[in-house]
Amino acid sequence: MINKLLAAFLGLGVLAFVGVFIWGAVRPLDPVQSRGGADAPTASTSEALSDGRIDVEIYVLGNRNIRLEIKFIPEADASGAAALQPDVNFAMVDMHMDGFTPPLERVGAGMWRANLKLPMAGRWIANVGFGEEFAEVEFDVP
Ligand SMILES: [Cu+2]
Repeated sequence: MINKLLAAFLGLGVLAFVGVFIWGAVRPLDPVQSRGGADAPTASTSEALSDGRIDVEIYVLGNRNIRLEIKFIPEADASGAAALQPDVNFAMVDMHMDGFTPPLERVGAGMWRANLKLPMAGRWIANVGFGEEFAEVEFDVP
């Protein structure tokens, strides 16, 4: 009786052991790695503001098209800050040209995106922030 129980117990143990390895081989890949495709941003910055941290990523897509990704992570005591839409301005570096503000699409809590086509090739700077506090990122548009 004891031997049979022991055998059954050992059998279950082996089954669980083998099962862990099979699961390791077939489980889906970590979804964190697949955010927005495998492409890396052309330029990015991360800036600590008084209400939290802002991450800005610029993807230069070709033909003067770019994608802007913004993530704002508010401080624990800055309630509601993640709901505020950041101010965005694009301007050319070393050119007396009017800057412009693209419309933003909210894609999650504290997350915003804009797809836009820039009017000229050259060196651009994007300012992203709230009022007097902002992050700056420069990038080249071929
Ligand atoms: Cu220009």
